[in-house]
Amino acid sequence: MAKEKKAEGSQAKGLSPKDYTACDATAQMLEKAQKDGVETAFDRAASMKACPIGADSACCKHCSMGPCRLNAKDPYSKTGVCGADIDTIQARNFARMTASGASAHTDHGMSMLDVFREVVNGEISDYTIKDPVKLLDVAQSIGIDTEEKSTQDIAQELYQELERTYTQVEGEIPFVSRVPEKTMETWRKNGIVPRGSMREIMEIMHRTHIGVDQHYENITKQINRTALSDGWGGSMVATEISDILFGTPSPVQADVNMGCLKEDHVNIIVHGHEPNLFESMLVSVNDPAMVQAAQDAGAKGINLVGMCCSGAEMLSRHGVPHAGNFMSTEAILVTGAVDAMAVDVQCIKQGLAPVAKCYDSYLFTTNPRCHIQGAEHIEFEERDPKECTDEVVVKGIARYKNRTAKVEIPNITNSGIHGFSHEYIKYMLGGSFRSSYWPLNDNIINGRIRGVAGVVGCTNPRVRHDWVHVEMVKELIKNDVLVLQTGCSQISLAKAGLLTPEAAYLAGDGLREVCEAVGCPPVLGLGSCVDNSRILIAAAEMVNVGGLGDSIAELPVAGAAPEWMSEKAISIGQYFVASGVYTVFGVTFPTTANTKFQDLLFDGLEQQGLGKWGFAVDPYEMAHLMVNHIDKKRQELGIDKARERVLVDMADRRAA
Ligand code: NFS
Repeated sequence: MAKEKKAEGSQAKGLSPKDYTACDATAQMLEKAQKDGVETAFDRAASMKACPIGADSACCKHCSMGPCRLNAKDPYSKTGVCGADIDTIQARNFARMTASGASAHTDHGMSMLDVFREVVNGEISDYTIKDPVKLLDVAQSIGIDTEEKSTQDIAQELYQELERTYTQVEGEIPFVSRVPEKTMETWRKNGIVPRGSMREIMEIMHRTHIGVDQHYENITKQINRTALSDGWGGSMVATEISDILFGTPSPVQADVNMGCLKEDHVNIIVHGHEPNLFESMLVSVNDPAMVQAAQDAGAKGINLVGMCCSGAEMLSRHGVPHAGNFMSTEAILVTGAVDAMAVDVQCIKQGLAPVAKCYDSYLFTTNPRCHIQGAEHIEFEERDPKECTDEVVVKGIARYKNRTAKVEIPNITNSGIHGFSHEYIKYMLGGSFRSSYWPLNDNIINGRIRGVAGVVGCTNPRVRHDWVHVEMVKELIKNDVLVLQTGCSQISLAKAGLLTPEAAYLAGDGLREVCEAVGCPPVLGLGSCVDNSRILIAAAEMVNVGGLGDSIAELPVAGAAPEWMSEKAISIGQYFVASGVYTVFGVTFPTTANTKFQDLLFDGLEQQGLGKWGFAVDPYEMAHLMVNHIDKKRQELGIDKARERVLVDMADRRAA
């Protein structure tokens, strides 16, 4: 379905915080912020309407003959000064969003690869290869011969190979060897098999310069290619290398929400995306000398809590408590209980600095890529990581000792199970001797599970925070759709209590039966946003074990980012679409209605054998777009009848 409407924005004068967030802890803090006279992104979103021309992507500012504004209501009535029409302008804008989003993930992946290289070369000694089994698996998955080779040699070779994810000038990047053959054939036919991400991103920036690529179909090819160099490239490298260095997640019980803060502890928050900073902070807060220093300052101990994506990664990998997602990062400072917040890269609001100042909390930037005016910068160096993290902790302890801000911590925590890596899902379903995705496929074929949805992405103050994620996922599981989650969305659902096996009571009969048999929640948390690559790998495995078609496009699966806001989300959405997945976004969509470019994204790509985009604002409508797509795929696979039979069985069983 093409885009027809946008979210109105739920904030307006006269509404209370609960009207613009479904998170009770965030609402409590927003009320406090109002009393304290502190402004947050919710207030700014309420007072500043989104630019309607920009939201429709009907303007171009790629040269100084403009900026040019077209009329989204009558999109072909005008062109820009250079003659670019609405399709060229939208495609260029969409391309640059994709390039920026892909850059963020691939640069993150490259940082991980830099650390890996230095660990292997012995230049970094604070980290080691924690998961040699994963090292072996990843190496073998891209054709490295591991027979009779040392871990060191395999690691060296893996580094050399994975570097091509970035630098491959011609030919295919390593991880496309994981893509099902039929999906690869479609990519080859469409000329979109990714080369190294540096090349793809450079080419997209060139092609979207004034006077270069002025055919929306040709630009879209490069959009696909660049997005794929993220999903099957940079993001996948980030995930796999993080697992090798810090351990592959397996299910762990952990607490989420602002109640994870402790009034009588030194509270340290890490917020960002790269796990290195967080891993080293974990070492610093557990250092007996630091714990003693905290106690000497009158605290019971040091409490380390995560936020956003690196938080989701640490939650999944180590069970570190998580305080909230993107739209709660200012609100948490309002508690007055945060002694230090250390950030690295991505999704870090500049607005954190003034809020931190109001409550005398320390805000530290740590990455050379991200400085913020008003925040103190302590550079994090992987060769001596504790120098930075120790200093953050020491300053946090000092702030605790001299706390002047009134502390109010919402008394809400939600326990749940996190850490479902694609490896663990395979093991969980098939057991240790026959770990396989076959039981999943089998349950899809017999209709107990209708299909699988990846629900991911940001939160956004233009819609009621958390609410769209939660309602959409509830509707999906009610309809027997197993939900895989990452990032902010995973935290929204964790706060709603859906990452527990007990939440299976909210699922349809078939999905509930499977969850009860396996003992898993109906909503599986996989980690951070780069861990969306785990969803791609799971999809490829589903194709490979058989019974559900030969390509990802044939699977009864769908994706969604119901409260998206970042360019990274566009890159993710596009690599899902290019991989063959129907992907639905909420809030708004950066295209103009009734244009050829929008039709290509929402329909034409599917005709090329890829997936396609969908859009809706209402969570139930979004869920049903996905369920309808899943049913269409079931019908094409000839397994729709099985599901009807199962439903009859269930009714009989209930009647019995
Ligand atoms: Ni991903 Fe959005 Fe950011 Fe993570 Fe959250 S806002 S695209 S989920 S923290 S990257």
